Parts: sequence; C-alpha cells; structure tokens
Amino acid sequence: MLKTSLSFCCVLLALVFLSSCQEQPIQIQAPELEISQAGLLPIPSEIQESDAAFALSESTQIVLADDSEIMKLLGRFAAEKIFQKTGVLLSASVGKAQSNGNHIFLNWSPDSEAAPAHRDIDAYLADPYSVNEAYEMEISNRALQISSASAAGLFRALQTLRQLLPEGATHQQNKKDIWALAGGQIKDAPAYAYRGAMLDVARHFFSPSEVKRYIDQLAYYKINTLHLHLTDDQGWRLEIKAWPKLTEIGGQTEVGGKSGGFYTQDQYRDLVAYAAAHFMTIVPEVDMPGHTNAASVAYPFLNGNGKEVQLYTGTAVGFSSWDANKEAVYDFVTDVVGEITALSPGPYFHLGGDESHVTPKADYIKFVDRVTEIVRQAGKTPMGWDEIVTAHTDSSAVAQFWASEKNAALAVEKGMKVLLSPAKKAYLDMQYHENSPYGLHWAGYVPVDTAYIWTPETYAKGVPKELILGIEAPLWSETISNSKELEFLAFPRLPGYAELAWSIPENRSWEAYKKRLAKQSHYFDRQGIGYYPSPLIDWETPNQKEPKLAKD
Ligand code: TNX
Repeated sequence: MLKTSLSFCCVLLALVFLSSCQEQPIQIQAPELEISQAGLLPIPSEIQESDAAFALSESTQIVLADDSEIMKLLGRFAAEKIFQKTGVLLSASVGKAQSNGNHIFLNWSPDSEAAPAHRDIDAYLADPYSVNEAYEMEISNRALQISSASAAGLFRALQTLRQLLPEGATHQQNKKDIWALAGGQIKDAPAYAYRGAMLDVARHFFSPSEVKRYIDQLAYYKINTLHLHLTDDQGWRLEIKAWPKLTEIGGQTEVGGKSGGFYTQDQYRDLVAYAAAHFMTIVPEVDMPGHTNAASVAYPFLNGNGKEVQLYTGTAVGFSSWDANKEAVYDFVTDVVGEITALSPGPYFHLGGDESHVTPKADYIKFVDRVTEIVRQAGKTPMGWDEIVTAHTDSSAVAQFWASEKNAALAVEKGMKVLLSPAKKAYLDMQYHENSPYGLHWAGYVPVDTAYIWTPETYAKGVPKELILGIEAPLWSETISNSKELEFLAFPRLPGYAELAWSIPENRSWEAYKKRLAKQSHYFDRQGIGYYPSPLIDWETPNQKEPKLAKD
C-alpha cells in the first residue's frame, strides 16, 4: 500500500515538474488591435477582424508543412525578416511544434492540387504567371496559420505577415518581449498575374547590389516582375560572350559621361536567382531597332542610320537604328537573344521597339517581324513597347502600352495581351512637381494622388480586362544614378502601383490608401529609403527634408 502511494506521489511530482518546465503559451488581451489598422498595402481582398491577438515572442516557432526545398526557402525568409524587424531569431522547422508556444504555420491548402509550378522553384520560374497566388491567413490567440496552394502564394502571405508585425514590442510578459498581431482572417489573391516594375540600367548603370536592394523593396509590396531595360543609346549592360565589344566598348559610358558598367553573365545569373528567391521574374529587354547607339559603336556593321556613330552620353531619343536589311544583323540578334534566353527562365523576352524615329516604316515592320520570330524560336514570348503592334504581331506577342491609345486599340484588335504602363500615370520617372529634383515631365507631373487615382480596368479605352496582362511602373534613369535617387522617385508612388495591380477596384479608395501609405514611413525609415515626403500624406514618422533642386 505504502509502495503504491509512494510511486503515485512520484508520478504526480514528475507531472508537476514536467508541466512547470513546459512553457505556457503567452496569452494577451489586445482588443484595440485591428488588422484593418495595420496599414496593409496592397489591401487584401477580404479581412475579417476578431477579438483574438497573436503574441509573437522568442518562443514562437515557424512550423513548415514539409521539408521540401521550397518550404525551407520560405521558412528561412520568414525567420530572416522577422529577425530584422524584431531582433528575435525564430527557428523554422518541419512538422510538429516542439514547444507549447504560439506558432506560425506554413501550410499547403488542403484542397490544392500540386501543379509543379506551385511547389518547385524551377517550374515556378518557367511559368510564374499562371500560378495560383491566393493565400489565407488565420490569426488566433494560439496560432498564425498561413495556407496557399503555391509557394508563391505563401511568399506573398509572408509580406502580409511582415506588414502586420508591429514596429516594436507591444507587451512584456515574464520578462519576454511580445509583438502582438491583430486577430482575424485574411483571404487574399491578386487581381493581375503580372505586377511589374521596370528599371532602366542603361542610361545610368545600377550595380547588382543596387538592383537587389530594389528587388527587396518590390517584393515587400507583392510585385512579381522586374523588367530590366538592359540596353540603350548610352550603354549596353549585359555581357554577350559571342560579341564581347558590346560591353567592352558599349558598356563603358552612361548619361553624363561617367564610366558606366555592365553585368557579367555570372552576375546576371545571380540576379535572376536572387529575384527567384523572392518569387520574382526578371524580364530582360534589349531595345531595338532604335535606342541602339551603344551597340552600333561597338559593332558598326549594325548601324542603319547612315551616319558615323560615336559613344553618346546625352539624353535625346530617336536618333539611332540598326540596319533592318542586313542578314548579319539578324544573325547578331539571334546570338544575343540566344545567350540572354539561356540566362532567363521566365516566359518573356522584351524586344523594345519604341521610338525608332529614324528607321523607315517598312524597315521597322520587317525588323520587328523578324525579331519576334527569333524570340519565338528561342522559346520565349515576345513583348515590346506599344509601337510593335504596327508590325505583323499577333496574339502570341504582348504590347506594353505606354503612350499610344491607337496602338493599344490595335493590340486589342489583334487579340494581343496588353501590359499597362501609361506614362501619364505609371511612369516613375515623371517629376512629382515642377521643382522636384529628379525626373522628367514630358508626360506631365505625377504627384502621389495622380499616380494612384486611375482604374486600370477602364484606363485604356477599348482594352478589356481579359486582355490586360497586368501593370508595370517603369523607371527611366536619365536623371538618376544610384539607389538614393531611384528611391526618391519610386517611393512613395511604387506601393500605389503595387496596389493597383494586386487589389480589386472595390477595395481601393484614395482616402483609405492615404492612411495606409502614411504608415509605410516606418518601413521606409527602417530600410533607409529616402522617399519623397509628399505633403499629400500625413506621414507617421517625421519627414526627411526634400532635396533641393540643383540650379544650373
Ligand atoms: C520614353 S517610354 C522612352 C524612354 C525614355 C522615357 C523617359 C519609352 C518606351 N521610351 O526611352 O527614357 O521616355 O521618360
């Protein structure tokens, strides 16, 4: 009898001891928290608030659905970004949570069919625009559940999570810092498959680390495409092994006359991989037959404007052309397209085609027809500025609408998909106002409200929603040469384009957007983003000074 009760006591003691070692999950009361006050940008499709609050602390774990490479990538990303914001390094591991805390779960949606592009990064990169990026997030006291059919969807959800995390610890319990997240449910999905930004690395060169910095910022706003304008009159920025002078000669200058630069193929591959780890596709552009002076200086046989060519460091457009009537030019283009295609897993190759003012019309048509075919032969979908529709393009090519409504209408007639980049609304290189230090104004001034207040679905007359591939915000670099200047033009307008591309029109309003944009100043400050402190926005952190316009 004594023996039994002794051993019973031992078991009891052990249980008491064990349960005191086992951590109690932290519970907090934070009824004041609301998801809709967190400044989510782009605004999700559906938000349902609850009274719950999720307490993130050092005992939180990131629990992955399986040990696939793609899950591990997502887990690392989540841990890194949470660490950067909170200073707390969470573990990301597979299967069941090891402790009794509040955990973040990355799940595959139960009803999801696992299309290869949904769960494999290489398959995703080959076909990123048909992937289902919808995700759901359930935030309760004990768990933050994220689910999506695809890894891309989980990645987009992680951006939402980053935005939901408060700027600093909100509570303390048992000497532990706690970051409280508002409870509720988010259901979200993008309006458009293609959500892009373009960077002109030709007028001024941007180093690989500057491009990566921009990729980080774009990913935060769920943008999934970085279009790189790799060549122009002032510079050729990507090594082509068969034609080394393109970069040896054509890569040495930039606007203003400073030495330019170029990406080696290894550096470019590394950029593609960096973008891929952010579920972002790089669309390469070789602008032709105009905007080709730098290449023609390197290889004069290409030149078709009848004049002697020399390196150019000004900002005029429309004076250069390749010769559309020489077979050697097409052999050259085939080499270039081939080498770039080998570096580019994505579906699109952008052939430029804009402002070929000195190319005779018939030559332009012949050239675009030949090059779209070369691109197709290389296995890519041709994309070009809206002028390409004046050639014999068909529904297998994409037109990027930037200026001509007539060309946009013609694209629709041909059944071509249209990428919307109307200069008057979506050009990040347009000045905010007449004294803005950087940018141009040929399409008008584009203050923050003008940039946001338009409806892609109805903007280009006669372009129906089904034919809109997406939205892209181009940033031409005649007046900017480094990250600081880039960010002054891109921010705060870029988040607005991200929202136009991601969020449905019913959820968008300038008044509500303004408030969510105001909250971005915390992120801008933390990242050291020198944004333009537009007076239209009631920024939550003290404004930096707007740089003064240099007088000349
Ligand atoms: C027009 S947009 C261009 C570029 C310039 C830009 C400056 C387009 C297809 N062509 O060559 O850099 O304006 O805003």
